[in-house]
Amino acid sequence: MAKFPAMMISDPSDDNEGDASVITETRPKTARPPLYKVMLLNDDYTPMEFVVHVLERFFGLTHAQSFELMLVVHKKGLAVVGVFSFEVAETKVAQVMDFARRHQHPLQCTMEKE
Ligand code: TYC
Repeated sequence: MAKFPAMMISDPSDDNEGDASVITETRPKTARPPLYKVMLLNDDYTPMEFVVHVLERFFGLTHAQSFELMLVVHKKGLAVVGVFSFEVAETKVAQVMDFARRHQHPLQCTMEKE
């Protein structure tokens, strides 16, 4: 008879930390790494076909995709050509800048945190 009310009295040895720890453990332990946009900039001198080749070679795009994206850069002044981890973005930028320099084209490639 007095059993049901007795069950409602909180146990003084229970600090209620159990529930809080369950919530804490459901939080993600790993934050996703930030992503970086790699961009190509337009200029008046780099040949269109060279830019198309760069997009095919370093960004794995088809010829049609590359031609379309090259035209976006040509018309708008710049375009995002890919989104990568910091290390991959840094490598793409270095590869494009080195390739353009070796062919004596002023093509510029930059990266920016997304
Ligand atoms: N504007 C260049 C031309 O008319 C073509 C070009 C496109 C250059 C994209 C750079 O990122 C670029 N030859």
